[in-house]
Amino acid sequence: MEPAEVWGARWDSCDNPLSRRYMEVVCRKQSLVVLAADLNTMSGLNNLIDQVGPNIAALKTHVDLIDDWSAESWAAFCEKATAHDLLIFEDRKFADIGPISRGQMAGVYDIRSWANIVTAHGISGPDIVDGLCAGWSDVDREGGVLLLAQMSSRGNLLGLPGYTDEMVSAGISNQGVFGFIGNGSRPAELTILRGKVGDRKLIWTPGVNLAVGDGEMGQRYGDPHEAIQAGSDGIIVGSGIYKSDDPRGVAAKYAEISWLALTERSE
Ligand code: S5P
Repeated sequence: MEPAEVWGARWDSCDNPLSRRYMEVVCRKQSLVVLAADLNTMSGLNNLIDQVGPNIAALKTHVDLIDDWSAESWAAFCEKATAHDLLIFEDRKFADIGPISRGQMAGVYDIRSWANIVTAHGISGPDIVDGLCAGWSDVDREGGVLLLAQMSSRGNLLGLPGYTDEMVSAGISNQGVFGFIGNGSRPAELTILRGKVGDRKLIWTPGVNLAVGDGEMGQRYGDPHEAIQAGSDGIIVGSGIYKSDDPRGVAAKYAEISWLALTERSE
């Protein structure tokens, strides 16, 4: 199926330059799985990508989790991800003022040079997006920011009255914003978020697992099919895949469920 047909109004309306690239990859690979590769060794990460690369649409990293990180091994890992057609999303959850966030895109990890997408909290105000985009410009690259509009964890403060609305209005007109993080564990909340966001931005959702319910340390999980029906454009799945005995088979299962849900949504 053609991306315009599958994605409907989002195909024309999403304004960050990377949005279409992601939507095309989803159609090519028939998967809306964003892998949360939360492992702490380079060999573990490389093995995981070798196994599930064909079944995922984007790769989410936490670069500061890795015990044996080196610039060379990371560069090779990013090359592998790119060969699998994956946008690389560093889930750094930046939260500082614009100029410091810009600087934090550099530093030892030099996130600006390899990440296509990063997460940010809007707690310090909307200029953080411009700070992060300036970070990419500093190395002649373009990226997209995912603003946290909701979270999946129990008791998070983004659910306080007005916060999500403020985040959406801060990000909706900024081209540097790739989209919003919504709560995959609560489809009803997600439907409300989608109503506020409309078709101009993508929504990616963590807190998704085939085993619905409470996870470790306050994490909560909802069903992948329901999340997409409620308006998610990418299901962020970590332990559901990497902790399984059969990561390849399970990633394929999540891919199949997610693609079916998207095609149903577009009917
Ligand atoms: O609200 C959130 C936002 C994020 S980005 N809740 C989350 O769990 N995440 C991230 O999604 C978290 O940092 C982790 O990398 C992933 C969820 O992993 P899982 O193992 O629970 O699927």
